[in-house]
Amino acid sequence: MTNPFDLASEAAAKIAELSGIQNHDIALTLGSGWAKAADLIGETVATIDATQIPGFLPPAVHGHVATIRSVKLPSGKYALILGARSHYYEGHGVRQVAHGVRTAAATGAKIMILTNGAGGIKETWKPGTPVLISDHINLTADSPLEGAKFVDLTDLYSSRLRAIARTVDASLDEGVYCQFRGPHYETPAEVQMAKHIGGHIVGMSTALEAIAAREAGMEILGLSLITNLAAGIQKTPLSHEEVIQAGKDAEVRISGLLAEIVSKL
Ligand code: 8IG
Repeated sequence: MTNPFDLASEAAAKIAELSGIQNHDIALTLGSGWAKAADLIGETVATIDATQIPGFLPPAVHGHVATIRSVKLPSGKYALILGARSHYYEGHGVRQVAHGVRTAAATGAKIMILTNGAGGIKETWKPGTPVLISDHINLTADSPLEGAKFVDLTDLYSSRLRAIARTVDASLDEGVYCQFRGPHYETPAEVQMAKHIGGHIVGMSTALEAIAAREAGMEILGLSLITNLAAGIQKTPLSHEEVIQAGKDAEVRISGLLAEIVSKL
């Protein structure tokens, strides 16, 4: 099997060929609720079907988009937008999960912005609240790293980038992201466990990606859109449709916030 870094280099070369942009400066993975940011951060110079790029698979989940965009920012920098993400629960393994961020790094990106829709444990958060990720607890019992790579994860979610985000919105709260493997949501008891071990956000994507992004040398900004309160915190059952709807309702507001943050990087 091709080594994952060679595959990421091949993917980056294909993105350069199809977009005409040789080097990207920052990259964003846009999760549920964040997609509109792609239209707000700058001028799209190329939209690529992700399945044309080596190593990318079609999305498994309704409501997720499979395009890769190259966007010219007002500053003259270029952003690579990954609309396609492989989730761990899809069962294609950690290499597949890490391929997007490794490709981003191979296109030259030094900053990786990881966004997601997630469940909130703090009762003060209402659906539609954007939250900065301050740290994570990886409950997947897996790692995207292969072999003896002892990567430091202190300040994984860059305090420098979080401070920049707060210059845009001083009221942005932050929390510790707990990644469960999914695709089922948690039981209320698991949510209580996450709370007791120091978690504030529950999700299924970002911790593994952040580890791979750090291994690739990127500085990371993590943002969660709280689309629902976690199981048992919210008294009603969780439904994927409601989660998608909460994302849509918040999309314009939080995408504007993200675009403003990007303009300061
Ligand atoms: I959107 O409540 C969304 N993604 N693990 N738990 C987990 N992932 C999520 C949740 C949630 N909501």
